[in-house]
Amino acid sequence: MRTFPPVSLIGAPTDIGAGHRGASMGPEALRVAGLAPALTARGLDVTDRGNLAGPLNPWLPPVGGYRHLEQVVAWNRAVMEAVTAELDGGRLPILLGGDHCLAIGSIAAVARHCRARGKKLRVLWLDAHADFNTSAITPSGNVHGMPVACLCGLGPQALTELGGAAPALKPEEVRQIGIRSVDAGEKKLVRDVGLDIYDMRYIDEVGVKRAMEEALEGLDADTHLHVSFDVDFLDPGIAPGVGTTVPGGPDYREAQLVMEMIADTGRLASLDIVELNPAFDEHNKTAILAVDLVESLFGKSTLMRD
Ligand code: B3U
Ligand code: MN
Ligand code: MN
Repeated sequence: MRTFPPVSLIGAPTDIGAGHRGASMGPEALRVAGLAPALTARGLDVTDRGNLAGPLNPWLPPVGGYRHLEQVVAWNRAVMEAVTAELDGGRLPILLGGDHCLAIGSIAAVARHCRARGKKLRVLWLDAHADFNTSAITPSGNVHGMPVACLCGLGPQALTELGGAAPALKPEEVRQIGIRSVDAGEKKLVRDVGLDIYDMRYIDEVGVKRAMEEALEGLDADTHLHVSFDVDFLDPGIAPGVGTTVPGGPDYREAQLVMEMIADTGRLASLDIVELNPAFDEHNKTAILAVDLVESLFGKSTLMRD
């Protein structure tokens, strides 16, 4: 069985990039659902760093195509610094969001870490949405619909250059899984940049096993694997506690297999858990499910398989 580096939980209690209030309660819901003890029970050395601080959500309409850009930048800067400190210390950071705009800071830190060490990077983006909007095409102005585009260099300079002058990611470093809601302009853009998307139709046609084998292909001992887990990836029937539910997502068994196959690679090196919204949840069941899936991501399995 793989031994993991020590793990750090970093709370980012904000809904600054979201369309509904409540993702700010995500970190606490994950703590209440027992994330730290669940990982400790797996033999991991877990430290909860507590919550980052940042500006309140002013809840204003978009300006120039973005809602709350200044506050989004402040939160992402804080996330980037916190994640960088953990990676520098040889630890495995788990970002507890918060909405998905925070992946800009988290992945900017991860990418900078990899570039400085000549490591390869693979980002698995588990989501119902492609999150590849720009100010010109966004239907909402919510930055949680834009993080992948920003990380690939399409977005406001304050976000695209958060971790340095070059874009954090090349589109070919990203694999998106579970996608089933892509806006009209976004559809053209993801096609133009050649983003590798395993959408629900593809998963229905070939199954989780083959889709994941393809998404994980080419990982080697020198690859840093980052998982950005937007909880709305899951079917709303099992995971109602998110801001933007989209029907037709992976069920419990499919989601477990996704996590188990990632665990089997032995390459997981950083993680975001985002978009959990306790205001829409039922007795914290979505947070409890997220913890259950994260246990599988860290190698929990029914039988000894290695
Ligand atoms: N694509 C839509 C909705 C959305 C994106 N990400 C989430 N919702 N969670 C948008 O507003 O960009
Ligand atoms: Mn997302
Ligand atoms: Mn989503």
